[in-house]
Amino acid sequence: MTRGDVPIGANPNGDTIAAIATAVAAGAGSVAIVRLSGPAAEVIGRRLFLAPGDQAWDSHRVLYGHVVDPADGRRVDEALLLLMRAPRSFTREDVVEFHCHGGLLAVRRVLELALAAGARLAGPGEFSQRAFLNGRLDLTRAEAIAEMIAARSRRAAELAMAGIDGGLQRRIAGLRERLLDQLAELEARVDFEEDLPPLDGTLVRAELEAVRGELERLVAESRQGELLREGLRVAIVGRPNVGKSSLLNLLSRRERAIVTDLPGTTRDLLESDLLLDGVPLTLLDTAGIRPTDDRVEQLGIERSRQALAGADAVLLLFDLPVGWTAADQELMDLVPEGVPLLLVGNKLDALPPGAAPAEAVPPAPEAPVVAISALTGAGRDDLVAALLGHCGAGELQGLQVALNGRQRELAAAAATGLERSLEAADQGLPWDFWTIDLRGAIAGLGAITGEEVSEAVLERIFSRFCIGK
Ligand SMILES: Nc1nc2c(ncn2[C@@H]2O[C@H](COP(=O)(O)OP(=O)(O)OP(=O)(O)O)[C@@H](O)[C@H]2O)c(=O)[nH]1
Ligand SMILES: [Mg+2]
Repeated sequence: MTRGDVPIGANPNGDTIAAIATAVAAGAGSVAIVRLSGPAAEVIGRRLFLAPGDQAWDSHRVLYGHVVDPADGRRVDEALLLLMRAPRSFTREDVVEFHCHGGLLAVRRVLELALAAGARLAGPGEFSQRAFLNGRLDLTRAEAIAEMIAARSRRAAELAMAGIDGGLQRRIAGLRERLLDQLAELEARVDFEEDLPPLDGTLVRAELEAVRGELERLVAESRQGELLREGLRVAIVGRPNVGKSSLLNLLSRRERAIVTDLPGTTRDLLESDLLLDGVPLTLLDTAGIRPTDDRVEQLGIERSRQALAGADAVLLLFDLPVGWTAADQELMDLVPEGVPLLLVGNKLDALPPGAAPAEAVPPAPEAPVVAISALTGAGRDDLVAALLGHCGAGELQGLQVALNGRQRELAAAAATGLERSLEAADQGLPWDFWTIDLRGAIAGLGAITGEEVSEAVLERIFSRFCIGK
């Protein structure tokens, strides 16, 4: 089913869905919302809600009253009710929201009553799916809402907001329009070459090339967006006692890890989630790597190696006063190819007076070196800047829109398709050869915004949303 098959405002199933729309937990949240959408939403609302006095059931007006159990008339919660009649609602269907007290029990009871009164429990993302099917949002906006909910940093939320505003939809739809224009010109020539003015292939080629370039830029920028959305896993590794746990504590600004002067203190992998300059990060403190007969330590070291292999970036810590050793070099050789690596000389404060830190620096031109003191905090800002810069997070500030994984795959495939069209052009093939992959590229961009997308794909996208959205 595509959007075109569904008349605006229609409900393909004809049923009314209900879900708790807010995060609920015992003892938390002062307000919780149960949301209903569908043709029976108002009927169910009226059955469950008692509004005293002469309050009118007008659309977009808040009613005050009580949710009651129609079976015995007992009051379940004191609440507000918000009625939004179609099509002026998120789903473009009739929507009723019960704003109940927070916590777990009352809100669950209200949901149960709504289900008993004829609503069906909504699947994940089903409200958004209806909003999409009824033409209220395109797919990029719907996905941006889910990204807003999942955002772990201010910058990620800003990117999501740009998506909700339609920034990505406009970019993609604009590129698709340009391709459609070219396709129309080409197809017209395929059918009516002699009736039309001649087509300048170089202009068509230039336009396809320009769109391809823009798609590739979007694909490249999406990696930065991913950093903001998903965060970086950064492993701190090094020999025992070089100060890995101290660095974790410094960056997370709390005493997260145990620090002692005994080598081999950290045995297990320790994770700490934090934000550095607005970029979400999971920092991994690891057991110091060295040969040992201690069984527990050996297991810890094995985990250190795994963390090293699975990290997006590695901070390799060494002891500045001791200098770069053969053991440090061996550790560096363990870092997988292509993983951003930063060499961090620690204990700057303990360097003998007069000794320049540069003297202790290893011969590793490929990895930047930063000198810090995890004890005093000296060099912390340099380290953060070097880490983010090294991971490509430095260019995040100028980022306007960012494709998610699904969108990136489609955009990359569209760019590849255009490349093949350009090859056909360069080989001087007839117009219809140009159009084959061009059509595929247009369909790919249509799948990003949802103009051309199958029901199976839609189900998959919306099933990743949370319940009640
Ligand atoms: N002078 C000085 N001492 C430090 C610094 N950073 C850590 N230390 C000390 O070095 C010792 C080891 O620190 P940890 O943070 O436990 O080192 P680690 O690398 O986690 O050690 P393991 O868990 O055993 O591998 C402790 O006594 C720390 O106080 C520093 O910047 N300067
Ligand atoms: Mg430690």
